[in-house]
Amino acid sequence: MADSRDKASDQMKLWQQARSSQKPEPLTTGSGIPIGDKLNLQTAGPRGPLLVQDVVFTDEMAHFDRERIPERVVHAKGAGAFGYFEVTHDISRYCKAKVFEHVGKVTPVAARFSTVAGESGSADTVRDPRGFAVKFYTDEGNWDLTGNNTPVFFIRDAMLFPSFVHTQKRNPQTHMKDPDMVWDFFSLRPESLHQVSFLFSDRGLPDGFRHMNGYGSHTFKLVNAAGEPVYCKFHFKTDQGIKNMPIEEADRLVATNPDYAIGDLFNNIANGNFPSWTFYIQVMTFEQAENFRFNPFDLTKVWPHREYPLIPVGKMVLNRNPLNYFAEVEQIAFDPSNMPPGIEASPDKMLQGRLFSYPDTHRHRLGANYLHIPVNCPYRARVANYQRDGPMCFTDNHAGAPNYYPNSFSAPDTQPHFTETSFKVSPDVARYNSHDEDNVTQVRAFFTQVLNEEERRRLCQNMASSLKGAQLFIQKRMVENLKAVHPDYANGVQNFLNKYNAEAQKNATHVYSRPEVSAVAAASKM
Ligand code: HDE
Repeated sequence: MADSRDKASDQMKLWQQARSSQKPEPLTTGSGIPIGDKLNLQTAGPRGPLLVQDVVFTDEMAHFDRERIPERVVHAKGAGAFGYFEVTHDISRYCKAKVFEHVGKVTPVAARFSTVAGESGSADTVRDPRGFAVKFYTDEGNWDLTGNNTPVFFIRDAMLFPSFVHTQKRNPQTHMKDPDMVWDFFSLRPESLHQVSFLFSDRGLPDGFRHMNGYGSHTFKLVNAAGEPVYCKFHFKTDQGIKNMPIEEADRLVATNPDYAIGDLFNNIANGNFPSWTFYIQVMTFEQAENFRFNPFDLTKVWPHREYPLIPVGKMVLNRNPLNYFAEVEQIAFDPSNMPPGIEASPDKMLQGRLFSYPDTHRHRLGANYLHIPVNCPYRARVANYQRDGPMCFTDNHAGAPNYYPNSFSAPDTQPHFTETSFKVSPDVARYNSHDEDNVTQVRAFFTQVLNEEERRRLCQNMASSLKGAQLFIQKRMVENLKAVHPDYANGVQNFLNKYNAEAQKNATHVYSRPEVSAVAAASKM
């Protein structure tokens, strides 16, 4: 029935109703030249052939041929929305950033939520971490807090990221998802245990994007007006309450409504039911960091809330849907290296790796001038630099201002009080192996103290139902790793594996073997 349709389904009708004039716009080419006939090719005779002079056709078709830009190499499927961040508590003793200037200060934000491993057309309700990226358009440039719905990550050294992502994507020959790849990597890298346990717990299947928390995840540095730094972590807690999805429901939606999470966000905002999150920080002094029993910059670990309590800061509200998905969501470019004065990077090796990767991928995906795109442009600050030219430059390119520095003609100058804090580094330069740092203590606390018995059972079952797809030696290695966390964890997963493996054995009517040598490799030997 027409009235039971949601706002997303009725987008066309609502767009039409919102227009002041019901008269259609006059149709033009991309150059604005009016078009008389847009239904019929210009041909020599009614049966063709087509004339090259039909520029109405070539103008349209040539643009169509170029519609796709590369999808994000990870986090390709997502939803975006806009709103504001409002400060509710003063944290100026920790941080001088304008975004936290005073209670009541409001800063516009853009947010994008995403799954990680699936392509742009993949289903929303799959077990995967969720991206939780927020761009604050501050008075001193954009601040991008590009986090996830989990406070930890699978690895602690950025060198491993491309390989890790390959294991989550598609097999190079079959172009299928491959449990051998996934679990080979996880079991070879036990630092993933914390995130993997989170992922296979109930929180691995959030019910849409509104009912999950967001975390800056990394350790950052805050600096106050006196230049005094502390370390910090950022948290967004959902005001809608945490809600996860039963597996059966998630599986049903994969087939019946693969855009469930995008639709849920769009419709709630369109209906005026604006989602919000309360924003907190955790603070650790440099002295506490020196004496912390874990590496405080290790992204596979959390800072216990009992020791480092959440300090309330403000609220984020999302109250506007994108006007156009491609312009405002596909093209939005988050970058952890976008940190205005008062917020700085910590030594976290993952964060440091990301500082390079994000602007690099944007230059590839969107072009060298991606910061000119309206959704990325720091529109509340004035951009004054010496970057010039490049493809798709659509500003005035700084007109006649000098394009070199230093110069004698009063072009933009530096402001020394914005220089980053200095800090001492004395250790030897080396490739330090972090593989065997404590990988289990916090996972054990998660298993024994955070989850109840029923949740532990589901964690074991969920994990086994994925791990069963990997070869036996990989299953064994993973269970060995779980033993180091807690015998009940290892036994729980092993019991389910025994059941699944026995069922698979019973049902196996055919045995397929993978070709050992690829056609390409074979051909190259000839
Ligand atoms: Fe990302 N990540 N990532 N990531 N990530 C990207 O940037 C990367 C990591 C996260 O909605 C890419 O624009 C490296 C942690 C989100 O547009 C890419 C490393 C966390 C999004 C990239 C990490 C994230 C991305 C792909 C390890 C949570 C989507 C396209 C060193 C704290 C943002 C793009 C959006 C996207 C690289 C690890 C979150 C390739 C190298 C840890 C939410 O640049």
